[in-house]
Amino acid sequence: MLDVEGAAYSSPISSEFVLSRDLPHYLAEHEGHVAAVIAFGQEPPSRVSAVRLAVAVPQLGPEEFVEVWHTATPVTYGCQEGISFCRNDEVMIGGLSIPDVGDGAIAQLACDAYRHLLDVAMAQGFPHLSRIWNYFPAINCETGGLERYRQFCIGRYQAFAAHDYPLAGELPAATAVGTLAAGFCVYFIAGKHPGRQIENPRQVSAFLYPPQYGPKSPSFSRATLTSWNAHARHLFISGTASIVGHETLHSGDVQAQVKEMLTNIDVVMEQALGDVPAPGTLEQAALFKVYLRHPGDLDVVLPALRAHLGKRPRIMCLQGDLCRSDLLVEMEGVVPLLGES
Ligand code: 3EB
Repeated sequence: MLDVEGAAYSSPISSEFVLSRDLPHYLAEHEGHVAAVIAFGQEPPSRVSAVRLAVAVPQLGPEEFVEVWHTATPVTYGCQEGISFCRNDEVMIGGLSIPDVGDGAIAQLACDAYRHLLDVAMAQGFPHLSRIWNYFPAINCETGGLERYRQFCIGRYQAFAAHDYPLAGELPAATAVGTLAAGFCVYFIAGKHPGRQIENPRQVSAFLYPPQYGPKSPSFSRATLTSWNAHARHLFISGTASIVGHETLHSGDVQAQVKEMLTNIDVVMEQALGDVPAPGTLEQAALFKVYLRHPGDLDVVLPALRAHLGKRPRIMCLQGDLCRSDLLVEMEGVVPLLGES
């Protein structure tokens, strides 16, 4: 139970960016309630019964964090079909990690991973994906005549289609970022009830992108608004970049890409929450991750984000390749909210 500005906030699941050096203390304090420990550019602690992932996406900047998801009521841990998961009565978080995928067939890999995770989530009673993160190597490399990100989109689509997943109305918010090492990692949050899918009126929905971006359009929504109960919601904002319509804008100009990206973030928030800031919006508890193709751009990007978002939200800065080779920067957000939609 968190107490934010005097209000009882009882989300079944919460996330934090915990300073790496504070992690042992944090885990001890939340024992039995830690659902996932996602370590970017580092190894997760070994002795936790939770979804533990090491993502080969290095952190930039002076402070090193670990992304931790914890739950209000105790979680149980399980592992099936290569998917490790933690769940309680209200929420499930799951993940998988394949240590070395080399430059192998990424479409098949993505299809198998998604089929397994959908199987396991459904079998556990959590058929509605709210949020999913995808990390794999050499995302912009072409093999067999097709960029690996586009191959990934084919496999992901096939798995959703095989499960009759509602492809226009209930896609999860997502991130897909290239790693610097050989592993393939996916993690997700799933619920018992569907969230609300949010699209961005400035952008063509990704699942409707024209074929010039690949044979299968990417299966994700711009954001999802998930109500857990009468008191707590989450807005999960997908990886958001300098795309307007379906085109990348400001190729080669990181400063202009950041500005465009922030406009897209604002529009997605407005679509989800309305013009007037929702009462009880916990902006100060929002978490953002920003991915840079070139680590040297941090000096330009971070001050621009701080100027826009203020001092409060935590920002994790990461180095990763983005799904289009002309994108230099992308950001995602997790915004905990009070109240019903
Ligand atoms: C875009 O808007 C940028 O394929 O899961 C952002 C977030 C992007 C998620 C995905 C891709 C994905 O098209 C790329």
